[in-house]
Amino acid sequence: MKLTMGAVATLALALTFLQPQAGHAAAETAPDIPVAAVTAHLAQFQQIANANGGNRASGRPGFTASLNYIRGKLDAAGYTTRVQSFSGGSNLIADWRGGPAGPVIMLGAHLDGVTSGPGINDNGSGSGALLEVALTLAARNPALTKHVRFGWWGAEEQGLIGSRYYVQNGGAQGVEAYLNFDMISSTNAGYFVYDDDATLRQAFTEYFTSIGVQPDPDREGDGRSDHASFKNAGVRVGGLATGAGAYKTQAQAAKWGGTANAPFDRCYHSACDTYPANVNTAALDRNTDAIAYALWKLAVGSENPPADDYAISVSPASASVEPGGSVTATVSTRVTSGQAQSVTLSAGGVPAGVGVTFSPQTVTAGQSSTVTIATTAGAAAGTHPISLNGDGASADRSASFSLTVGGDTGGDAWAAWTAYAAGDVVTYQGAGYRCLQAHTSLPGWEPANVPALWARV
Ligand code: DPN
Ligand code: CA
Ligand code: ZN
Repeated sequence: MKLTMGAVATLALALTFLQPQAGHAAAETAPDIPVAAVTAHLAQFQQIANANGGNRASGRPGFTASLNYIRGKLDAAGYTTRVQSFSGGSNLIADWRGGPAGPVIMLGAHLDGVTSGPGINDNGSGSGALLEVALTLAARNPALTKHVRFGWWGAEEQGLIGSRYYVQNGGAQGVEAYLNFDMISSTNAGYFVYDDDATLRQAFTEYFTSIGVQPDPDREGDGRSDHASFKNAGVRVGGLATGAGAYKTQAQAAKWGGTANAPFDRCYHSACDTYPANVNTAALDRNTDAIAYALWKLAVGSENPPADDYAISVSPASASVEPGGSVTATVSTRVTSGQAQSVTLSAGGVPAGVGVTFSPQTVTAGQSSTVTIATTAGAAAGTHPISLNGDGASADRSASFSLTVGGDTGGDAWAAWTAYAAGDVVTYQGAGYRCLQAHTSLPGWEPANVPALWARV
């Protein structure tokens, strides 16, 4: 490892990012997810409803469009996704490819809404937050002790149909814990943690405590959302909610703010469950970060994160050139684990008469560089493997390039009083010669006689 100035700067930057955030003492490795990324998903759900008759109800086009939106993002991030269809709807299941095969920590949210509105708080909020948590997991790619799976359920509003179908078809197998998120951006938000399982409850409570919020155990949603399907199958369940049609008490308003003696979500199951009007960004932010915190606590290893690593490739990987000529190729780098690092490029195994330059010579893993391979007239004919090396702050990687020089053995017959350029090939007494140095030939300067000017090809 060679520490260039760039590498030192990158290292310093990385160390800055690794500092725990104030107030999150226990959450050193869990990400703080920007709520704007979640509200961007909610805006998409609203547009989808607008374009599909005003709702995203199970079995209707607004549901399918919502599912496709999420699936597209997950596929692009490297998830293994599948759609499980059942009578009246479908579920979207996404497995993260990092980590062990089991046991499974599963997180889920119902993606369907009622027909009377776009279903933004119920349950675009849980769906969008889970999507962003899933994308953050993929981007961070931490070392995992558990297999992580996400589920977006259909037909919850018809009676938990999608999640029950999933569980009844073997879905709960190997699932150590199921975490459910149904309505987490209520305008008059409460902070409710499911109390079905003490350990899972504790994971969420720990986060809320770290930000100075005292949650209550969830009562309103007890048995009313998809966690019930898992609980019935004997799976430990946990989850979060900010409240539906129930009323906030005086005591709750005193500790959380908002309006006492008013519903947590006055638009529950109504046409006014819209984006942005029916979204509480502060509550959505806290709940999204709480999901990430719990997931990291339950599934992310306490060991160090995976080493930063990258791969190098070159395209094209081979080229032919006549002596004196040059070729270019693109050297691409890709982060394969951890964070991007600064990589300085160099060439190895370069034969005499060949020069290799990179532009730029130093890249950040993920970027590419143009390599120029230039030959002089004296470059030896033949095929030469050239290794293109990356010297990174934490790993050295290389790609191989195959350079073929020459191949052009014929040419005009040599003649006196002729101007020859370096690289020109002539025939003299039945043999091919390559000009090493520009000159005008004189009688007696036949190629066989002047090795300084001509080389056999
Ligand atoms: N989100 C409600 C529904 O899907 O109709 C159920 C529920 C209410 C869930 C209150 C949690 C809390
Ligand atoms: Ca956040
Ligand atoms: Zn719901």
